Amino acid sequence: MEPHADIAVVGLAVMGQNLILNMNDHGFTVVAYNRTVSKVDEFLAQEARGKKVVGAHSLAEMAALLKRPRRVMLMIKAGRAVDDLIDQLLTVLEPGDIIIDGGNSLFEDTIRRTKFVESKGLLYIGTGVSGGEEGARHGPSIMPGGSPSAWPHVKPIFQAIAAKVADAAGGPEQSCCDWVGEGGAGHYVKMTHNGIEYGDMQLICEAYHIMKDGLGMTAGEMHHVFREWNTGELESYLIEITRDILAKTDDDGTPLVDKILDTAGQKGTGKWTVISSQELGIPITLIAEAVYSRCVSALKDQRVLASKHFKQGNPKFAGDRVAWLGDIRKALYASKIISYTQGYMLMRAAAQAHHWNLNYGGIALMWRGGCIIRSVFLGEIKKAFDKNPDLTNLLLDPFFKKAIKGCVRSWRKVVSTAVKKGIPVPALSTALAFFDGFRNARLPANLLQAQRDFFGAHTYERIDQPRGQFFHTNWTGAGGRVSSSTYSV
Ligand code: NBP
Repeated sequence: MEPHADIAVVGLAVMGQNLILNMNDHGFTVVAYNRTVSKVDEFLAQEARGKKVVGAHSLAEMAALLKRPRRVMLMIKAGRAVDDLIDQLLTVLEPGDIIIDGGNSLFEDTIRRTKFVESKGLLYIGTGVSGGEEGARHGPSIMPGGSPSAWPHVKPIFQAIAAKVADAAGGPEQSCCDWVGEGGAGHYVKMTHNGIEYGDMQLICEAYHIMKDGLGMTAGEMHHVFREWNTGELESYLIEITRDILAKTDDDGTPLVDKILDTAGQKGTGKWTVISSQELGIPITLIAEAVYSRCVSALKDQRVLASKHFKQGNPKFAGDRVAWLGDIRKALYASKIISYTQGYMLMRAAAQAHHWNLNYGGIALMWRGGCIIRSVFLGEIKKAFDKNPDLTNLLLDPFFKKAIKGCVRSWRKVVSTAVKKGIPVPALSTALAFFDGFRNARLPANLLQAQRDFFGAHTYERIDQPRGQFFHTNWTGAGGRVSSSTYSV
């Protein structure tokens, strides 16, 4: 058969199959291939029946069906499998062809693979694809990075299949896909997206915990609260699904959510985000607490045992429920602003370290639709960066500054009351702690520097001398005059 297909997708699990059907809807001819080739025939006989999808039973057959430059998108398990498949693809593809990894790969792997594939004369794209099964089928958020010269060849397909959002200024709809940057930039932005997703989910869970234990509300009552919240500044996919989860009943008519075991799983992108933040020295405290909260939840047996030793007092919040619900909404909103502020600080630092020219407003637009963290809120972030592309910190944007100021009293009230009542609110409280640290012109790190100089001669700067001059004090009279230059804690 003549080469006539626009793109091949390798990997016929949930993401691959749905992306193929989405591409087909937009008029592209797709070759479907899977390591276990029986899945190709099953897919063609069932989900892809009657569509312009072509099956291939080997990588060579797949390559022969593709127009040049060939575009091959991998939707397979991240990790070693991607390297193995790249090696196999290099034997059937030619210089100028494009390999696209659409899985959740670690950005450092993507940097390495981009260089490797380019060294063989081919082009590489590592792209985040967010939105799960439904997104892949009807419009995901797509965050591509890698070899810049590959982008024009992939752009028409990706921008056609991605989610679309209305332009805030009333212009035409915009695609939730644009070029992110070189090397691992796309996968870095996707990783940060997933980290923020961890944070958003944890914040919602803490609000739910306070409503349940502090206000004594049922799932049905909370369903109505989330329904109302989804009409205001918190309107988002995660608030929407929480609303629906709280309304879902089990076979016996009781809320299903109450029957689900309280131990959370994780696949690693939240952890990667935190590891990267540690390496770059950026405080993404909220995402870190969200990752650790899943770890605490996983200690179910130990928690059950500890609960017998440390009895909880009365967790009930005194006062008017409606007023509390307003306060909780504001605490959640303010904490969410902090989480995105931290996420953007992280991306800015990574861009500097890796020489990526990230378009921060464009990233907000890509996340605005199709993905798990899609929300009205991201439209405000887009506006903030449109107004000032050099904005160094989201908290300094007039809209977010005003929003935070309007929430502070409620936020402090909710966090302090939860602490007094013994309801854990790690994400809400770390967000507040970050805010208080960030807005404080003088922190106690002067004492910390003195301690470091005391025990390790690490030196310190003085407020009455220019920055960059370092001093050492012989604090005990027993130490020497030599200061440390290599030992760092
Ligand atoms: P999975 O992550 O479950 O991977 C299954 C696919 O990988 C199958 O097609 C399997 O082929 C193939 N595969 C494996 Br496993 N090892 C392979 C190897 N060594 N060589 C070739 N193929 C191999 O699929 P998924 O859930 O559709 O996700 C695909 C990618 O997209 C992953 O990186 C995932 O992290 C990412 N992602 C998933 C979601 C989601 O909601 N599921 C969302 C966003 C991104 P086989 O049939 O022969 O075993």
